[in-house]
Amino acid sequence: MSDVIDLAEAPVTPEHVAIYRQDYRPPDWLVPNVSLDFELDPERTRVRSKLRVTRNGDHDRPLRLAGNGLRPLAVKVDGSEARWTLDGETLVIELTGIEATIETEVEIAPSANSKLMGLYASGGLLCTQCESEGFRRIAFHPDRPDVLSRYSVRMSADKSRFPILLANGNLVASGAGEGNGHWAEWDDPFPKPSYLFAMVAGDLSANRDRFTTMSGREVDLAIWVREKDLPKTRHAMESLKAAMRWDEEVYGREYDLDLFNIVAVDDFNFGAMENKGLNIFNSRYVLADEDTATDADFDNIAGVVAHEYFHNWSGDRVTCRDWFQLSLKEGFTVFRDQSFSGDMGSKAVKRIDDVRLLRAAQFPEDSGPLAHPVRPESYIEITNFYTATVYNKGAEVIRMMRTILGDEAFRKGSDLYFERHDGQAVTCEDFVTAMEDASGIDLGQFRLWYSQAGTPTVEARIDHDAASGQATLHLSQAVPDTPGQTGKAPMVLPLKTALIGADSGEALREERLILLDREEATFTFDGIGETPLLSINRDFSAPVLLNADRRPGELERLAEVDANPFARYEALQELMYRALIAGARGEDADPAPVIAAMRGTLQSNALDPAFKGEALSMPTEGLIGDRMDLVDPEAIHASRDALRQAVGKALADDLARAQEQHASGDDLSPGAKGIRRLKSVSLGLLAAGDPARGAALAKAQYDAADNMTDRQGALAILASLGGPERDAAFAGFHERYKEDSLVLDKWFALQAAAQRADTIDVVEELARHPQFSARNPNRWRALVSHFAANQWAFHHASGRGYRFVTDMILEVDRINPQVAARQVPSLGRWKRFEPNRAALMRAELERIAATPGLSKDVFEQASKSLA
Ligand code: 0A1
Ligand code: ZN
Repeated sequence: MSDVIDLAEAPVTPEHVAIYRQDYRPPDWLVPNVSLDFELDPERTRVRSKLRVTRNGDHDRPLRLAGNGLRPLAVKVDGSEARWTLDGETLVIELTGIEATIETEVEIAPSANSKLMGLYASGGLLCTQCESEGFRRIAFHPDRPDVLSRYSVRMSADKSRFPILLANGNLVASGAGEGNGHWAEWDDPFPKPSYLFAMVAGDLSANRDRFTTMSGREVDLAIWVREKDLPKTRHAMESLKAAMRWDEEVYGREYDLDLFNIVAVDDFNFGAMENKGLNIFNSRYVLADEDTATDADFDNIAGVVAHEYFHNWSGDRVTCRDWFQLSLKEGFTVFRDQSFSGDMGSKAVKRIDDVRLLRAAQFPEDSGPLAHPVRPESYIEITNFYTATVYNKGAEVIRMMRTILGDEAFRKGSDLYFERHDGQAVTCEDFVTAMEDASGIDLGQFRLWYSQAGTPTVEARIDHDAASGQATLHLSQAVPDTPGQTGKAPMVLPLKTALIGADSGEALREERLILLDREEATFTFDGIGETPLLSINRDFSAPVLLNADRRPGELERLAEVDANPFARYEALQELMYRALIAGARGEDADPAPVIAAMRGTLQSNALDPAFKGEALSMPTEGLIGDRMDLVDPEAIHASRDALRQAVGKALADDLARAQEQHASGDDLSPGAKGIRRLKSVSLGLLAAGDPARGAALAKAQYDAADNMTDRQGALAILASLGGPERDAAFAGFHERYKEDSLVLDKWFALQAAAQRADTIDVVEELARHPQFSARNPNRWRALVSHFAANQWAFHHASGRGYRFVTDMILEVDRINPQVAARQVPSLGRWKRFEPNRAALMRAELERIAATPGLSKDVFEQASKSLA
């Protein structure tokens, strides 16, 4: 290994400089063609790259090729040895003409690449991850998304270890090489940025299928996994075909290559990657059967498979000009995958899930030290900006445009966008302009959603004059200050609103779309004879925090009669929040209204079990904390426990009936999933009311389970209870699944999520378990991220939880900075906690920031969190 650079040791730019959106300049040199030749070997892979470069415009600047952990072994210009210099890690070559052919040669060590960026080894495979800036760890290249090239790739490798050789595009030739060797040549006809380059070599088997596109073209589909995992690929394949059909029907988008490959790998930093024609997936978003995967896992697989597939248009055919435009592809693609999943199952339940995620992940980000606009203004490390804001708030921004434009004009806008920008690298501004041009609607002020960070708050109050039959809705909005942004302008908030008769329970008016675009406005409704109930921000039409003045009994009534399922869910959740927050403040919290509303929901014949399961799930402790000025984790935990106990006792019979229902494990219909969801939610409440009965029922559910949803549901409840049932179930689960790494992740995660006073002891112990590893991102997150999301346990008054997570962050930072950096925000919201905890959290952040040799990923997150 002497002359191979260990990528893990590659130098990091010491000054950690920030890059600004306003500094964007078009590339000095374009690269119409790239040809790559790989001699693959885990310890030493030889990479020869040939770039055709052309001068972009009239200038005399040199060609600058980014590298990371690379040493140039040879550099040629037009076939001759060339003069070059290194500026840091950038290869600088002076060129005289308007075009040239640049050849470079490097050697890399995939097996030493623990960052999982560039070419790396995972479970005997060699695979790549290039977004955002991983290509520069493979070859010298401009490595920016606005440089699009046609790629041809030659791979050669030992045939016994790497019988399958895959890259983007179409296979054009293959053959036997010297000795045990073999080779393959791939060609991708679509120009693409380097971040979409991909390659995989290994011993893989394919689940193959075919898809006929709307114009009648045949596409070969393959999902590549280890042979033993083939039976677990059925759902991913069905999801892929459904996504391909859906994109044709809903967006008019057809697949464009003859081949579509998906590969599952066990070591992966994120969920999956949309490389052109060769998607690479974290195996947790491919592999599933009912014995090992929950309904939520199945749904996530469908959503991620669709997401990556949809990127073929929203990301690959039309890509981003620079990384500040990340939401151009991610916000739009998340919106597309959310719509797809809603169409495949229950729209209402999908919306509830998406909003819960937004509130749990994006709202805290937007009100904390790392708040940034959907289109950020600056970054130190771009991979820190693959955030809930860019992805999920970005999706909300697209959803609002559709709400404002209407379905038809929105579709015209997306057609225009794809047609106008096919083959280009463009900006969020280009997307909005296409929507404006297609619809004739001015989105000038709406653009603030891209530039202003922070979650707007809306105050709402309705006055009713029975005599005149007039109702007046008073609305006001405010956008909070965020780091670097103060004094913000009012935004355009599309609020779907209905008035419902308090007595009749009937809609008094058709739903109306109110556009609140000033700080304050009033809206009048005539002919309102009855006292109106205010049903506002239906379907969560705007991603805001709403404070509505509520008359006594209003939320209870809305929870009973609102015809909009999302609004009905919201009313019940709001009732819960009120009781939970009052309890956490030590005020008198009467559980009766919550119990009555929950009883009504459980007993309703009009509601399906899936909806009931969602509606009866109490807000997490974290979500309750987000609604309070100062978070006291003990008080919140006690308040939530008390309400769950009261509900569990009062509704024991109804809950037991719901818990008794069974849906066969091989039935993956929305109805069956709903029954299972309600079953475990009911079990949890029952156990809160009567722990001994809960433990017995949970054990019985666990033992009888014919699917992972029921099994995990029972185990999650046992995890928080004490007693022999718990220990026996965890031991049995481990014994049964210890060879299945995805299920073993659940074993770690469930223990880390347990609501128990000794969870911190348990996780410290688990970190020493022989099957724990900081090298596998899924395993590390199963323990650390689940623990840090467990508010009561993580915020242990002693500070041990903070110390544990900090130790884990520092350990994994030396191995894989991206994984480490994504965990820092859990310490970052220290200002919101009571003073003792705030001081302890801050001290751990300071310990991180003071650590020598910190990655720039973690440096950025920690230093911004301390500011
Ligand atoms: N574009 C992918 C997400 C992704 C981003 C970065 C990665 O490695 C650092 C991997 C995947 C998506 O949105 O699915
Ligand atoms: Zn994406």
